[in-house]
Amino acid sequence: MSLESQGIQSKKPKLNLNLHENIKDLSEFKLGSVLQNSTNRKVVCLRGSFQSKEGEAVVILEKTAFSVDDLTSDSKFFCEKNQLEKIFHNDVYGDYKYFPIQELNSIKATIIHPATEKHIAKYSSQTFYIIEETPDIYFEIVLPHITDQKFDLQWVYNILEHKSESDRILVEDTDPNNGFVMVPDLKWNGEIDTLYFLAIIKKINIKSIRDLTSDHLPLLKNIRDKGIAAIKNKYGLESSDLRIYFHYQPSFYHLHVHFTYLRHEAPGILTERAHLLTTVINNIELLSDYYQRSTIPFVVRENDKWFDKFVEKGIVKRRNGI
Ligand code: M7G
Repeated sequence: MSLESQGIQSKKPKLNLNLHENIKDLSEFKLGSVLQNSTNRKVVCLRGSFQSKEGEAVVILEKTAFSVDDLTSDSKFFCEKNQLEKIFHNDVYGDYKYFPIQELNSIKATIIHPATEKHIAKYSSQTFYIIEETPDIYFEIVLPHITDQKFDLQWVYNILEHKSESDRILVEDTDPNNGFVMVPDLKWNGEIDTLYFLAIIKKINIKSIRDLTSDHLPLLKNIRDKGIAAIKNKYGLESSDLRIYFHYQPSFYHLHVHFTYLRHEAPGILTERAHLLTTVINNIELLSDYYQRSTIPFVVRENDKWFDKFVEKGIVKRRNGI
């Protein structure tokens, strides 16, 4: 018997068709809160929901960098369709608002739906701590956490199996041991000044640099050489123009390498998180089990689930004595 026939008014279920199939604007987005407003990076991270869709959403809006290619003397940046609104002028100084035409004025939008608590934590502004991760801490706290959390790697498998982003692949090597797929990173808006590719390995059992030994040197060198060659081929950049690195900890525990333009200060390039691919290769060449024996520092956020475990074990002290 249905609820209605029993006189019970059921709540109209929200449709849960994939939001990304046909979204055209953000008119259905209901803002819950601002998770983070980075005035420096000009990024705002919003938490909310979409009318008629179940689950929470994270919407990230980013004002993008200028593209040097757009800044030629005959470019549309300098045409009469663009409005210049004077705020004031004083002597030789004039202050204006400039409104370039729509095509030069886009904002990069990333929408995560349905968003999990982990997504919300990741995009919230919060307090950070450095953990000096010894091999013991890795085995006692970090590895069990990675295993328990079952980080969702579906987007990675979709790329590897050509179910998503197959038309965006820059280079692919199908070798089961040394192969990888290289695609533009989600964060990249396609302009060369902020070039950002991701090389994702085919093998599924290497979580992070912690797992790497000399057995993986052919894989790492293959990614380095073919990744650099593909970028050079398509974008004309040399290896000396590129910053090629791993993150530790990564957000996704399936080994991948970040390729970014050296002049682009991409998020996550600071010393507490980025490990250059060439340094990793060099360390392993010196000592095969370098990454199993090393203390590797990493940053943990206060409202990450595992933070309390580090506090309980006396590895880190919560600030303000809370
Ligand atoms: P990470 O070092 O695991 O963590 O890198 P981070 O996100 O904290 O840097 C994962 C990388 O994968 C990041 O640079 C993301 O922008 C990128 N990425 C994440 N997702 C969900 C996708 C996706 O669906 N497609 C692509 N192309 N890149 C993604």
